[in-house]
Amino acid sequence: MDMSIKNIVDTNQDRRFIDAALRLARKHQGLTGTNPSVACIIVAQTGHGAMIVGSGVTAKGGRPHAEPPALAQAGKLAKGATAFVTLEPCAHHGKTPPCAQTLIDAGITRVVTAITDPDNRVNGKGHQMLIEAGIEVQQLDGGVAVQRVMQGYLKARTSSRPFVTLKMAMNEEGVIGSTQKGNLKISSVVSSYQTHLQRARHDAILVGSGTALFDDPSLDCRLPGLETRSPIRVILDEKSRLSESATVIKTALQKQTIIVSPVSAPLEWRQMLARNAAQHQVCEMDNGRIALPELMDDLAAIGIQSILVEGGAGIAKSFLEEDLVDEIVVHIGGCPDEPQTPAHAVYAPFTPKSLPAGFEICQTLNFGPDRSLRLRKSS
Ligand code: AOF
Ligand code: ZN
Repeated sequence: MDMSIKNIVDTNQDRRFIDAALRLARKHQGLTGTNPSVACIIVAQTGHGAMIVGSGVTAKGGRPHAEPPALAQAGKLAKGATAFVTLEPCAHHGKTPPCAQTLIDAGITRVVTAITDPDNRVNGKGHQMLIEAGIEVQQLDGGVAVQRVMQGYLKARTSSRPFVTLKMAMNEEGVIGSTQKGNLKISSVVSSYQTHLQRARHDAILVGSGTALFDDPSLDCRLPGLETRSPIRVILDEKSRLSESATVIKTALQKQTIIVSPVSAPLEWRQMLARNAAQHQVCEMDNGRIALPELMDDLAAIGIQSILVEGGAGIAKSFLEEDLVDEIVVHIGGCPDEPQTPAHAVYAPFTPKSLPAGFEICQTLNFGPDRSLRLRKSS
């Protein structure tokens, strides 16, 4: 063994490298299909101290996994080095050999991971393979960073449903719009940038056809440099109301768009969707409304692991009632052009003062003049 290469034992340093790996994993978040975006960093102790000698992230589409390219980059320096991997290395023979074996073969002597892989082909077996090969294995508590990067994958693998974030902008009274003017400009431009960032971080964005018709939104990410990270657009259209004049239909060729409606949707309407490259997703109905739990199952099955629900009050209420929401983001703004009279106000199913039961605030931020709350299910 090259004596200039040693293991790293400093836990603060471990934390920094695993955090760096988690940041790298974000690079392909949402682009790896049903596979999680994992990152692997190979760190060798050289005469100049700890040095990153290789790094890799799960390729777009899901393969190759993160470890082989990181090891290839490290070359001979992988021998005796430490691998920081955001997920337990796989132990199964899938379309590629097990990454745990690839790490063993490369001569890695220590592996630090952020989380055990809940995939039942792995689930502890990757760590076990490494330990049996004499490799020191340490799993750090990945904390919030892991949640952010892996929450979609973890939810989809453990419950076969996507992780659902409900995002709403409202004033202090819970007003989100007006029956006369539709959507109101409630939050500031800073909150709007944050929303676009949230869109980039989710696999899909979901609204009802009412929002798609009246507000005619693009539902994409327009942050400079992140335009290609726009989520898949999912529009619930149980009555087949969307037409070729809607922006989401007009731009479906450029941005993947899924229109959800029951099997009874008229043939000409479906042909109109096909002509415009909008996908039609047939859904089950429950008492005349789209069966959301079944729809979530179907979307997870096609690789959608995280959804940002940006629909109106009705959609938000339905998702909450069906207990499908994992996280709520509320932007609270001043609503400069509020409805003329309270009678025209459209209210969210909750207000900043009466938040939905079963959720607790885990973060409060200021976005320009607005307050933003992040709520998680109470444990
Ligand atoms: C790793 N490194 O970069 C990723 C892993 O269909 P396959 O064969 O690609 O296997 C998919 C599973 O592999 C996935 O569910 C998860 O358990 C693991 N993903 N593992 O060691 C990686 N992306
Ligand atoms: Zn693997």
